[in-house]
Amino acid sequence: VGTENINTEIITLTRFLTEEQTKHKEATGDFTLLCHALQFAFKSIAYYIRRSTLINLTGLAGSSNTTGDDQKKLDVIGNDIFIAAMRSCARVRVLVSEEEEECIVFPAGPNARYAVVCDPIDGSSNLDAGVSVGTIFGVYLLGEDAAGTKEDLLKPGSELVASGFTMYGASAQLVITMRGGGVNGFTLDNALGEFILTHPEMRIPKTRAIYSVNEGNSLYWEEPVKEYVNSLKYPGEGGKPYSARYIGSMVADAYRTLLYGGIFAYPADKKSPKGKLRILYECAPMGLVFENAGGQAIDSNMKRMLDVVPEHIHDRSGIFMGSWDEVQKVVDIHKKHGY
Ligand code: P6P
Repeated sequence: VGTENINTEIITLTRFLTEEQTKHKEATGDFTLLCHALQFAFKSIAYYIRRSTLINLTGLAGSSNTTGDDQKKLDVIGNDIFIAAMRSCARVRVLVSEEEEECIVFPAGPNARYAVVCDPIDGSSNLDAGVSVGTIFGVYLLGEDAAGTKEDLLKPGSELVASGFTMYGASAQLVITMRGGGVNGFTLDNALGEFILTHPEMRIPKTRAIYSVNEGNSLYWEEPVKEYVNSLKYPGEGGKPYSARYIGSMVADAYRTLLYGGIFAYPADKKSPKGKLRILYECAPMGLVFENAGGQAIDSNMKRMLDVVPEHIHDRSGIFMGSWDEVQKVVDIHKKHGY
């Protein structure tokens, strides 16, 4: 290879975080250290997922989590890795995990000023089929008066200081955004063991004729949702139907929607009146990513997702997120129905 083809200006996540920190004169470096612990957790989980079939980590762990789902071995390992990483950086005071009924409170050291929410292995029910799963995370800065209890986390996604997800597919893809910032995508180089900036300043296309929803639930959908989805499938004279793409793993459906555009929806319905996806560690973190990429994220009442306050740490919500114009179509149809 000619030397002119070698890119020597590689931006690793580590370098990116250092540069971000220097933009904020008041920065203490605590957030940077927290993000290093996050990236270590993603690298570790990626390692185990890559090898899971080889070292028999697929299949059931024989235990079940708080919501009664059969836990996969990797759910347990992913959760343990994440908790250990958050504890070891001594910058996290409160941690909420999809796998833990109660929030985890670490010793209140002077630098433990953050709360973290996470779904360590989201989509794990697809794991044995080799479908991409992911880790979804959000970071909140605790107030001076924080009690270090779960109440610290019953706040809207608009207060997130950072959020994102890592999708464990052919390679590990990390997407991260900070409040008021852009959305940046990194690809794990397994040889270097570094996340490399491969998708700087990601922007979601304003429109795209792709919809992503589990139509197996259409029997339970409310009228406006039925009318909306039918408008995509049966566009009327001369119209072209949308393409349907549904993986059933939120991180994978979200990543495709972010890259290609379109809409992802998991509406609240008659079967799941509060929706299925969790506010704290699925809907709100994704909401910040999609808004910062120029899209929209709303709940089933057409409320901005980032304004939704969870009633408890495992609270659920309906969600529509994606290209600005595609989500606006949902809003416009719901308005006709009085929302
Ligand atoms: P359904 C996976 O179990 C998950 O939590 C999300 O990752 C995914 O978007 C959704 O549930 C899929 O749910 O009901 O379509 O299988």
